[in-house]
Amino acid sequence: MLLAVAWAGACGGEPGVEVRGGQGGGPDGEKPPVHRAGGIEVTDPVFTEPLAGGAGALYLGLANRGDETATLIGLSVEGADASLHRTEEREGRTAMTPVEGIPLAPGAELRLRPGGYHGMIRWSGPGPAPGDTLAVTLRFDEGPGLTVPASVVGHGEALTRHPPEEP
Ligand SMILES: [Cu+2]
Repeated sequence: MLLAVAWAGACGGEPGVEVRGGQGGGPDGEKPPVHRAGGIEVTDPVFTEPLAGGAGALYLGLANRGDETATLIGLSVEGADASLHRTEEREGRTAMTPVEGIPLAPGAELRLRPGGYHGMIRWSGPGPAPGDTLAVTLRFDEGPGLTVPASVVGHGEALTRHPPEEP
């Protein structure tokens, strides 16, 4: 099922957006925060500032340092409906599809970011503002999951910290 393209802005994937700064990271060379539980590593989780309709995205780095495949199967955020999405180009249009699970083989790294996998967040009410920090729980096929603090940032900063996938 394809979801409304109206959300594409929340999830980035705009062609022609050029982002410099390599693999992201905090401002001024600060090290981005890394959170670990078991073999799972989460780097620099950020929410994008919600759009007027209450939609935003969650971006982060994810790595599996363990010995077994771990599959990310869902997200939980208080006060929001959160799910996993993927942005794809189809016939020149950007579309988002829900994702049931994102498998991470041992040693695998990936990023939830504009133009690729991302968390789709639909806030009830006005939602948070830049500068806020909220907890997000990543649920895996096994284990208790991992709850990490994620800061709310503007779209420009989100693109700097998690650069879009190369076409
Ligand atoms: Cu989405």
